[in-house]
Amino acid sequence: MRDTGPSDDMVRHVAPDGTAVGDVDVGLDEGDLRELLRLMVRARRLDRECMALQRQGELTVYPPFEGQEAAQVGSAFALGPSDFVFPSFRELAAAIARGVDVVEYLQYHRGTWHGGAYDPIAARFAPICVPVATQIVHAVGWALGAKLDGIGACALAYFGDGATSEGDFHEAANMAAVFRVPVVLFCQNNGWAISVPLSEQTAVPIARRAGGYGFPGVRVDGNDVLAVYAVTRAAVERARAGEGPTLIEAITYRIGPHTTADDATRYRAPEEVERWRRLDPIERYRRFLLGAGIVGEEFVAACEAEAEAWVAEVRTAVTALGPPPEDEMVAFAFAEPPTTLTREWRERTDA
Ligand SMILES: Cc1ncc(C[n+]2csc(CCOP(=O)(O)OP(=O)(O)O)c2C)c(N)n1
Ligand SMILES: [Mg+2]
Repeated sequence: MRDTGPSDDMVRHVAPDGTAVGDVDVGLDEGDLRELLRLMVRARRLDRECMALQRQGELTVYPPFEGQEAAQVGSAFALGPSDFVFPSFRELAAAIARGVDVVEYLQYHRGTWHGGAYDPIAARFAPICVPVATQIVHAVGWALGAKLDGIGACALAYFGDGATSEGDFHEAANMAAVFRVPVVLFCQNNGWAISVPLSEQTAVPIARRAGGYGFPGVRVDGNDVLAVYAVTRAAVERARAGEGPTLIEAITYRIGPHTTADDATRYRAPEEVERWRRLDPIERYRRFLLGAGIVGEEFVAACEAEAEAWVAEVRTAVTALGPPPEDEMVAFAFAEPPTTLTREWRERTDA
């Protein structure tokens, strides 16, 4: 079996059993350290609810991120309010960490709006992006604009291991390097691009590709929220200081299927999933916080209770969303709708 598991060259601050590895001071105060756990617990609870909502016919399709909470929350937490996130389609946990309205976000998966209904500019979170790797180009374009405008902010693009095989990734990385734009290229290497394993995607570790373009590439244990935070923070500071891009390869795993339309048992072994379950990012961090005396069991229980109540509210709001006005089916597709369509539409609405 191929190995996508943790390796020695990864940055890591907390071992899978929750014990500290070297210096765990990443510059966060205890309130922030607790907030990271709270966000990850919320994210997981909502992710599981979304799976249930899809099975109950309340969402059309949903891409779960269970197992990737630390990669997303740790990286999003390292950004400032002016920085801009360019997500793919699996970044609901990052959206939660950025304070995006999740009911508006889930309108995408419910099909009640043409994308997420949140305001991308206000949220500093671009629309959900399904075409693989195109958001990396958008991020570099935004970052070039930010550099020219001198606003001192950076862009962070999320993408998967599979996206690194797309031309868009390479074009964006090259342009980012040549123009030294303030961008963080954040790859969540979860070992699979639907049913295609990493070994069929690249012959070298993804992080090493950065050297070919001329900027640093760093591998981090994507299930260690503190390590993810620390390497992203360093990349953000580098970008803001005008030193250009960084590629981060966060080694992680998606515990669930690719989407609710996928049967992952068709292509991956149950032992592999079990091995990664034992590397659970939330359990690891919970143990670390308890061991360091930063939280007690009652804080963990309160996080879970709060997440439960929040998710109940989200469920009520999402299931109350009605269909959009029917004419929106055509309203945004044409500047001038063809006569065949307008005739059909008139017949339909007159009927
Ligand atoms: C340009 C393009 N090609 C193919 C697809 C179909 N597709 C959707 S997700 C995906 C795999 C993406 O894998 P990865 O980049 O590793 O992200 P992950 O799904 O693991 O988060 C593919 C091939 C697509 N959406 N866009
Ligand atoms: Mg992947």
